[in-house]
Amino acid sequence: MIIFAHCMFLYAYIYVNCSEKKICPFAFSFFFCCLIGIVATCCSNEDVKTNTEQGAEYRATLESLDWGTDSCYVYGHKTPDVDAVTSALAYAKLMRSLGYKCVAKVSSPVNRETEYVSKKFGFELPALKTSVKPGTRLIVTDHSEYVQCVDDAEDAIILQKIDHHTEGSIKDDDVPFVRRLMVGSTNTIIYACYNELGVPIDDEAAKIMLAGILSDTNNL
Ligand SMILES: [Mn+2]
Repeated sequence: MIIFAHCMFLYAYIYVNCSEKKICPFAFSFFFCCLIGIVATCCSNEDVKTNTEQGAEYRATLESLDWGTDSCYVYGHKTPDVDAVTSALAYAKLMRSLGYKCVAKVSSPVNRETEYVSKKFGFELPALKTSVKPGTRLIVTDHSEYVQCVDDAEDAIILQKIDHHTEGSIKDDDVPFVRRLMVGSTNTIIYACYNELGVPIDDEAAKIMLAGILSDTNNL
């Protein structure tokens, strides 16, 4: 209603002002109405409500996953860069905060940049685990190809995929929960996941995600 009232007011105002100058009043008023509509929508509480609804849906999807009884491993891609390692850490932390037994791992040794940021920001790097047993539950981050996965991932159960690359051999349709968006880094997506689920971002999570975002986007 508020948006509609704003639009009507603007329409009338712009019509009066433009008619003397012989500029198409309708085009102008339409443009401004659209603009104010967008701004008003962005600033309204409707967004918050939508996020809450999305968060509830997200939580329900997570609950419906077949988690098994052992730990679920969260892996970035092989030959991991900062985003691969930190996205696994940040997402495992997010899942743990919701009560799921998730542990971040790396499938091959980390690079020097990752070692440097982990020391600088003071977070622990994931342990190295180069292969997984059949039936192991996995969450893959920052990759969408089996060739980039931990060894024997083909026989594992991939529960989730969080990625910012194009769809590869790990098909979206074969994974119960997928967040694949073409954004700067996988941590950009994970930051949104924290917000959507309403999970507070502590100092450690912020540093981990920031490291991934800065690295993958070349300092933004
Ligand atoms: Mn990445």
